[in-house]
Amino acid sequence: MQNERTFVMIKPDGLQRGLIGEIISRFEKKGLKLVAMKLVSVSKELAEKHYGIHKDKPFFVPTVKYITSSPVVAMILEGNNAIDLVRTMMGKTNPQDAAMGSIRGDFGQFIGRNIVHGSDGIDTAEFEINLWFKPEEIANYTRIDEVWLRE
Ligand code: IDP
Ligand code: MG
Repeated sequence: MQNERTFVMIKPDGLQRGLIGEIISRFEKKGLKLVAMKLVSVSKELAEKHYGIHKDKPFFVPTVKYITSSPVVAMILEGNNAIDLVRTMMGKTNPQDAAMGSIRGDFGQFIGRNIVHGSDGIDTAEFEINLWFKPEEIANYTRIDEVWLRE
């Protein structure tokens, strides 16, 4: 059991296309525990920090514009191997390559409109959680089905 927390964001297209419920529902049904969640109108400053690792890439400016174009849903999910699990559930970065059954595979068409973000490693998850949430915004509770989720 590798209990982890990961930062997940439903991007502006996910919100505008009415996919918030569908996406959260998938994580919820998988048994991932939602420990923090909020709707955020992302500032340019926050977007630039979040995508700072890509600041020299050609898609940096359009991606910052995309993420600041409409509110997003920011959340922290917790569970066994949550970081990789969420990445698998999201599918590959380019929705054209993402497996059917994944969020990007089922709902996306373009790499620059790929609906959802999830941290890609332990260090990134820690950085992104601290960037987007204050400690007091993170809830500590037990989900009643946890005992049935685990072996
Ligand atoms: P990831 O979101 O799957 O981790 P990254 O390579 O970290 O993918 O890229 C971050 C985000 O930047 C992508 O999710 C996508 O929104 C955007 N992006 C990446 N590559 C491209 C591109 O080639 N064209 C347009 N947008 C891109
Ligand atoms: Mg990434």
